[in-house]
Amino acid sequence: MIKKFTAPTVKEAIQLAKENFGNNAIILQTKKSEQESGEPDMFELTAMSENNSLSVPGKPAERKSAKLFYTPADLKPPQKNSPAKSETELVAELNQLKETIKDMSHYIRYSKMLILPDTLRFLVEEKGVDEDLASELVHKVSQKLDKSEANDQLRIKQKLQAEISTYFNTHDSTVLPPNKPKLICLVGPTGVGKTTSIIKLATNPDYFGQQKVGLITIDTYRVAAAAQLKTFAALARLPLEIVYEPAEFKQAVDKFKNQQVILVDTAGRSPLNSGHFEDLKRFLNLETFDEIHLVLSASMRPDILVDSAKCFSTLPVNRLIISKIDETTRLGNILNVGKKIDLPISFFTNGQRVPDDIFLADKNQIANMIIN
Ligand SMILES: Nc1nc2c(ncn2[C@@H]2O[C@H](COP(=O)(O)OP(=O)(O)OP(=O)(O)O)[C@@H](O)[C@H]2O)c(=O)[nH]1
Ligand SMILES: [Mg+2]
Repeated sequence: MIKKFTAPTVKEAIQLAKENFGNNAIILQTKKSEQESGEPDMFELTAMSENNSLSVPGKPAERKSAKLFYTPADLKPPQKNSPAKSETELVAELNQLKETIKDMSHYIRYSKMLILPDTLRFLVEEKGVDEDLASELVHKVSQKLDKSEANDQLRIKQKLQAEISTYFNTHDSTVLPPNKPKLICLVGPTGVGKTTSIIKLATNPDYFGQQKVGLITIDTYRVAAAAQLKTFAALARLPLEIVYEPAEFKQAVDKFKNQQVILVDTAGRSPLNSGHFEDLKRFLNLETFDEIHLVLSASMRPDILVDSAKCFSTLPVNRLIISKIDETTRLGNILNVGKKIDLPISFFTNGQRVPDDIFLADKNQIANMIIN
């Protein structure tokens, strides 16, 4: 028997399914149900009883030996000498038949699937993965597990990690073009760690710390912003150009034509203010950049993170840096944003220490971080 359960959270919907079908309920699908605007979110879970996957007619004792697939004739034995059926009765039977076929097709589709409600709950409630995305993942993982592995938490996590890793692209930004400086710019909302990341990249020997680096900032917007980079540049003995007018930007790049890498810092921008984006485009000839990294913080509120990502994607950004992963345990956020914007991840930052707290993105490592 297949039934739908609606509740304010997935956990409560799973609980309802268990109360109806027992612990062996098979979860077929979870999704947000459509609500009137202003109504709180509700989740609809479709489940079926494992022991009685199809409502086979007959007494309980007969059910064990009942056929798995059965014909309409099994549903309603023909009555001898019964009068011809009316059109209404035929339509009703046809509808019943349609429902049965629907149930059977669900059963065939999901009968090989294992029940992983705990994994679904873990992803949604502990890791902050979107409901739909978590259901998609759980279905994919359950299809790849043997029934004997249903309670093997280690195996489930391995499969989950492997599946999550396929959701990301990464990019090694440390590869430099021959004979010209690599021009890299960091953009993003305010306070996400753009300037700190530039300093880490410029000084960490694993990244550009061994190369000839020039720094440019166009962040003269906030009081003391340029001073922040100036202090670091002086400490690290790196050349810095502060650009106040769009016309000065090309001159600054020309000054660094003998460097191997040019890192450009920008002012934090509100994703809601499109005028800010126009300023950025006016200052920087973005098409001339080798890489434009959007920096987003893993600790941002999930909806704001996704909105920011979408707004900044209107610029020609082509890499993603996820910062501040040390500030949250709900790294499902990364998966949500990775699914919504198709940008390869270049770096993660995981603390305030310069130059240590930055590392190159790796698919397996991202997946491991999300679920552990
Ligand atoms: N916990 C943690 N803090 C970080 C990380 N990266 C940067 N920060 C801190 O975040 C704060 C803001 O960093 P900035 O580098 O100034 O951020 P920004 O994006 O340049 O800020 P604006 O230029 O004002 O938009 C500082 O206190 C940094 O030390 C990180 O990976 N983890
Ligand atoms: Mg800054």
